[in-house]
Amino acid sequence: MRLNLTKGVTDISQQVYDLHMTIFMICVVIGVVVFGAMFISMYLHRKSRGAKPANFHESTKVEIVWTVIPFLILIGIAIPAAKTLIAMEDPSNPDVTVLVTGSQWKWHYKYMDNDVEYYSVLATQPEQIHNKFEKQQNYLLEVDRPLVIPTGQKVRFLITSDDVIHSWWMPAFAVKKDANPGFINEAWTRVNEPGIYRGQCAELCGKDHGFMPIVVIAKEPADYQNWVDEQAEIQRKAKEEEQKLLAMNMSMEELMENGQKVYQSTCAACHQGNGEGLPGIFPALKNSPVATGDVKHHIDVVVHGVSGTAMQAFGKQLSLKDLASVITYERNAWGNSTGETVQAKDVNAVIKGQ
Ligand SMILES: [Cu+2]
Repeated sequence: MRLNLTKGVTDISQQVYDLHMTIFMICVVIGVVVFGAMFISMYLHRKSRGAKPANFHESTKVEIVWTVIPFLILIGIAIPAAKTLIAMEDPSNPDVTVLVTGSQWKWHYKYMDNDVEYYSVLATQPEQIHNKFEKQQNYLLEVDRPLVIPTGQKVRFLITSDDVIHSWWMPAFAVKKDANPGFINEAWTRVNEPGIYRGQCAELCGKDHGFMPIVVIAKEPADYQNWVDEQAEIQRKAKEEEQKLLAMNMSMEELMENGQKVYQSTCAACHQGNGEGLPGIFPALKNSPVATGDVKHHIDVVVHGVSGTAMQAFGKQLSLKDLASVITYERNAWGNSTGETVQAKDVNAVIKGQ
């Protein structure tokens, strides 16, 4: 039974499971009947027992029978399968709508009814991945900020992508939808039990495809509402802080310290911790013309990305403070000794196109 599908935690996943079991049993019965008839005939009517082959052909009766029986079996399968499929594809009248955007290699969640949005990134330590620490129970299935949804309510997912094709797959909900750039796919779920559910990107999307897991926490509606209000408040405050930051200058030490953290969690996967990149794939930042040249151009590359390359736009993913810190860090780490600090207002100016 460990090899079988799981029943999941939604009515739809239960229906999918039942459908799978029904069709599986039909296949088992067909297999037993067909192979049973074959082997019994071969054994009882073998040549050494003096069997003589029958010599009939074009039996209309037999042909009708072997057409009608499979036809009836297929209809019997198609009716429940179509019912379940139609139910799965009906995202109408949702209670909550979440925009899910895949990007290399993380998920972005935006609650359409509230002022809440954030990125959800792999939380497994790199040391576990590189076999320096022991691998823990939820290895590669844990994120920093899970998606939170209410139980007992219809949650609609609008699924799209920033770059290549990803796929949002949550086995316990029987939800698996491709995230295509330029298109919005719909899916929905209604989770019965509170809990933590884990899934993964299910479409080979590049180098770190195996490192963009999905974690969903289903909470009782009242807890969910508290969580949403709290998040909306935190995000409102963060925006205010950001406005204040524009009038301030951070010190080199502060910028470098925060910048190193941001670099390790956001940039090091491609440009590597030592800033040397991967030759031929990801450019080095150490001694690079971008990281040691014109500041505005450097900010522009980080904020807007470089189209046609793997360099994403980080303008929306990182706060002004984190952007200023990480750019300062890149300009002053690994022997890139420009001695320049980049402040939140410098980044803001580039974002606003000034
Ligand atoms: Cu992906």
